[in-house]
Amino acid sequence: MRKLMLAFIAAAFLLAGCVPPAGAAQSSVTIAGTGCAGGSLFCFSPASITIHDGDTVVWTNQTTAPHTVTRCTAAACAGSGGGTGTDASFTNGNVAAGNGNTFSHTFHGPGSYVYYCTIHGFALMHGTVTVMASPTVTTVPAPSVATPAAGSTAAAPQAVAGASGSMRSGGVSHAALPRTGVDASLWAIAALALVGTGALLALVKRRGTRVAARQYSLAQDDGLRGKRYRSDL
Ligand SMILES: [Cu+2]
Repeated sequence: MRKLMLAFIAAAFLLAGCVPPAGAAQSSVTIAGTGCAGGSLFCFSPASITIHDGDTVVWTNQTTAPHTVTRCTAAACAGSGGGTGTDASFTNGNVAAGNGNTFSHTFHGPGSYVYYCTIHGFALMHGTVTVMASPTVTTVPAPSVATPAAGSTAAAPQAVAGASGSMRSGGVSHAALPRTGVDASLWAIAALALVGTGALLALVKRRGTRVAARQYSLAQDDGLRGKRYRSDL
């Protein structure tokens, strides 16, 4: 019975989406001291990478010098600003001197992020991370229920976009993909129902054994009483 309960709870968690999203990934940038374009002393390699929203970039130092991964400003980067990316928490990271030292950042916000090394300057060391809106939303099939009537306005998809904002999926594709929120809540209801069923089954089973035990002991009492009665006769 206990195993059954555990299975129910495991299934419920899977349904509720408590497993990590399959889309989250990690990308690597090497801080190199050899093989840089133009014979440059140091460089970020590759200089440009493209990731998805929610992915993590790890910069690994393969030189004996310290470096930084710092978002550009026009003043510091020869007129190149920090890019269009909306993740304000990507500002500055230090990478200590020595092979294998790292700095990592998980990007939450689509757009471009132009960065440089404050120690060696923009001209020598700079790179760009381009974050695309999360692809996980596009893989969710739209349920066939609740299709909006042809006459309804665009207000409904907008409301859904607002509701699903916590899904960290980026702003671009919401209007084209309404109803993902409905899908998620349906899963949550199904998961709750499963947990409830499991708990109920456990309760019924436990109560059933208790009743059976009581009936058994009553029957024994009756038997004893019967014997005593007969011996009294
Ligand atoms: Cu540097």
